[in-house]
Amino acid sequence: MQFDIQPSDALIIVDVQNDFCEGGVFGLVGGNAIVSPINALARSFSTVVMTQDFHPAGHSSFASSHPNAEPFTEIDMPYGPQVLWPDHCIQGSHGAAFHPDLDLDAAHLIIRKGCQPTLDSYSAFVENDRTTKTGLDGYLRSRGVSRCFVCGIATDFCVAWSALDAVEHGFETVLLRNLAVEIDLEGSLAEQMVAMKGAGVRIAEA
Ligand code: VGL
Ligand code: ZN
Repeated sequence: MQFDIQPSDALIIVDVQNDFCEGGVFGLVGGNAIVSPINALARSFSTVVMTQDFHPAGHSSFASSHPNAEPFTEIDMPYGPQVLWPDHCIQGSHGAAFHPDLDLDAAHLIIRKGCQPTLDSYSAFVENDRTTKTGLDGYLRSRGVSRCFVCGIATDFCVAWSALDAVEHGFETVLLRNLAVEIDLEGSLAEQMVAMKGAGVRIAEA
């Protein structure tokens, strides 16, 4: 790690859940491999936040909730464009559970997001209507955090949106590239890497 971890640093571990790892509905590869380095890294942080994508059944971000809609297409929602996903991370399901090897005892705060039936939330800070706050900003501020290290899944969706919002909320922000796994939907990874770099997110290896 090229950074000295300070008491004013937070580690934000995004959506390391079964549905986003090997064997999950997205068929992503790489989730299993990031778990143990994330666990090791978390021990050096005074503030560790984990997020959990946590949708009610029939959530509006699921293609299955819209007639004739295919997963991985985009529709317009009242709050803007929304990618439709396979059913995933349904509250109470195995897919919504954290990866079994993720050290949950390392977390000081776990934020569940995407819980409202008609609103998605990629970011750990603000839901996709870009108005509804999760409270993470206030939590981090009141703990004296000034810098956020972000890792987890998916690099080009929830990780990127969280990193961009961290910058937006005035935090120095570092993406731990080797501890993040992407979906990469039609160029979304390249697009979000450009967006993050442009916004001032630093890209590092843990
Ligand atoms: C995510 C798609 C749908 C993510 C969550 O964690 O990046 N992606 N829900
Ligand atoms: Zn989701």
